[in-house]
Formats: sequence, structure tokens, C-alpha cells
Amino acid sequence: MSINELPKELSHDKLIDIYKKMLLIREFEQRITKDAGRIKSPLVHTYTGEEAIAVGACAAINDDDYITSTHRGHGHFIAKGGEINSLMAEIYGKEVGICKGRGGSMHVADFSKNMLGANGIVGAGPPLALGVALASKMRNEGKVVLTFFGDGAANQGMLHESMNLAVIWKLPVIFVLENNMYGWSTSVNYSSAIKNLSLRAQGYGMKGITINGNDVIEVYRSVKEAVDLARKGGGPTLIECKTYRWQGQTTMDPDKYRSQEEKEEWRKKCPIEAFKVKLIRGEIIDQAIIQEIEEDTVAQIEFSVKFSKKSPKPDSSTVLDDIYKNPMNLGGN
Ligand SMILES: Cc1ncc(C[n+]2csc(CCOP(=O)(O)OP(=O)(O)O)c2C)c(N)n1
Ligand SMILES: [Mg+2]
Repeated sequence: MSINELPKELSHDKLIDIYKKMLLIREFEQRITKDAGRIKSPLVHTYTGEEAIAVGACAAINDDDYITSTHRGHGHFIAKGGEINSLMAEIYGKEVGICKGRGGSMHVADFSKNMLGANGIVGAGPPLALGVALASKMRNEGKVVLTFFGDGAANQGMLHESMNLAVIWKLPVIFVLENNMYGWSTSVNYSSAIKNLSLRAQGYGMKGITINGNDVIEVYRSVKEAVDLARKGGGPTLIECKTYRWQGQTTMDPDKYRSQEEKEEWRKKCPIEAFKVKLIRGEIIDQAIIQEIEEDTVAQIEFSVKFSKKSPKPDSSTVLDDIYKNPMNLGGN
């Protein structure tokens, strides 16, 4: 494999940044998994095994473009440039968390990065993305919106209403379907009669493609093409990324509904290992750089854990802050 197989427009530094972000997501979540019993945030969903999708997709957009996330949102947050101390502190429920410890794992958002939020309601991201894309179009801002959602969400009515409206209004939305083969314990083979969910785009007159979601470069290239089309006023694209979640649905899930063979088969298709091989063959990194990146990643995460543990919880007197405009007068305006 030669460097030509890596996109020419991606600089040496950008390729390393992609690798670092994938590794940061992986190590961040493995660290949370270790502490799962002590973390107060209810239902922590890890993105382990799916890192190439968020990182590849976010590499194809600008800092001022938008994303909407899912209940499995840490990877999207980090991929969009979110800072890990405030993410970790949020998951630990601390005042210095990105949402002041009120949101927890399933509701992380960073408006300063145009990361518009994880979402506990399956399928709720796409309609929000639609509104943001409509605003961008009406203001002539030229910004695009990536909306991530799962194979389970692919069966939600609001996703289909969103896809239809996005096409007829030619909105700059890219629908990024993370098909990890399961919606909780339900196999996609049971919940859908078609093999490739991207086929559904045809019903709305939209381009739809199915790609290898474990290949960060394939994700980048596909999203880039869709983004270029959307910026030119060509409307939305549906990109189905086939992948697999390595852990249970949540860190509390005993995960008895999937066979050991299936899990092992997918672990062999690790997106980070696959990209590492490409980078080594392309002479972008070597063993010394890999070790340096790994050590730095672990150090960043350990710092974020220490920072989170020693930071104070929100004061109980602030429990109604940011919920009601006037907490002492609930009936007022
Ligand atoms: C509207 C709604 N229905 C059901 C749930 C419960 N629920 C949480 S995650 C999940 C599975 C979602 O599967 P998928 O969209 O494939 O995303 P994945 O978890 O695989 O990333 C379900 C059913 C929910 N949170 N919201
Ligand atoms: Mg799924």
C-alpha cells in the first residue's frame, strides 16, 4: 500500500490527528468502562469499534459546520474537537463538566464547537439537524450539518420525515447511518427486510450509499463528496456505514444476545489497527511515534479522571438553574 491510497488533500499532521482522535476515543471509553460502577451518569454507551465513523466524517467538515449526535455520543464529541476534561467531568456529574454535570453521558453538547448534543431519544437528531440546515440555508451561511443515527433509529418515523423534507428543500444535511447491526438486542436482520439500509434513500429521491464504516479513509472520502454536493446546493445524502459495537449496549448490559464468534470476527476488523497499518505503510508514522501517541493519550485521560474526581459536584441549591427562566415563579414567563 502506498501513500497515494491516503487522500492527497490530507496533510501529514491531519492524518496523525485523525489517528490520535480515534485512539483518544478508544482509550477514553475503555477508561470509563473500568470506572463504570463508580460513575454516576446513568446508562453509559460506548462507541468502541465505531471510532472511524465519527472521526472520518468530522475530518471532512469545517470547524464551523454542525453535528448532531446520538445516545452514543462521546466519540462524536471528541471527533468534533470537544475537550476531554470537560467531557470526563460531565460523565462524573461535576460542576466543571461541559453541561455543568446536569446532562451526563447521554446529553453531552458543546455549542462552542457546533456539536449540538447527544440525545437520549433514538432518532431525535435528524429533525434537529434539519432545522439547523434550514437556518444555514436561509442565512446563506454555506454551513453543512452531519446527523449521526443508528440502525434502530433508521426505523423511526421522524428520520423518514426529515429525509423527505431535506430532499425537497435541498438542505445541506448529511445523514450518517451508523449501522452497528443491532438496536439494543435486536438484530438489524430482524428489524429490516433489506440488506443495505441506504436503499431507503431512493424512496426520497436522495443519493444513498453503503460503505465500510471501519475504514476511516472511506468514511472521510464518502462524507467529503456528500459535503461538497451539499455546499453546492445539491441537497442531502444518506451514507450507511457498516460497523459493530464491541461492548454491550451500555456498560451495564450483560450482552448475551450476540455470539462470541461474531464479536471476535469484528474485533479482527478494528478500525484503529487498520488505519495504523495504512499510516505505517504510507510512512506517516513508525513504532516510536505510535508509542509516543499512546503514552500521551493515556496521560491525557488519566489527567481528566483525576481532574474530574477532585472537582466539586454541583451545589444542590443550583438544581433549577438553566431549567426555568425564573425558578421561584414557575407559573410566570
Ligand atoms: C424513542 C426511543 N425509543 C427507544 C429508546 C430506548 N433505546 C435506547 S438506545 C436503543 C437502541 C438504538 O439502536 P440504534 O439506533 O441502532 O443505535 P445504537 O445503540 O446501536 O448505537 C433503544 C431502543 C429510546 N431511548 N428512545
Ligand atoms: Mg445500532
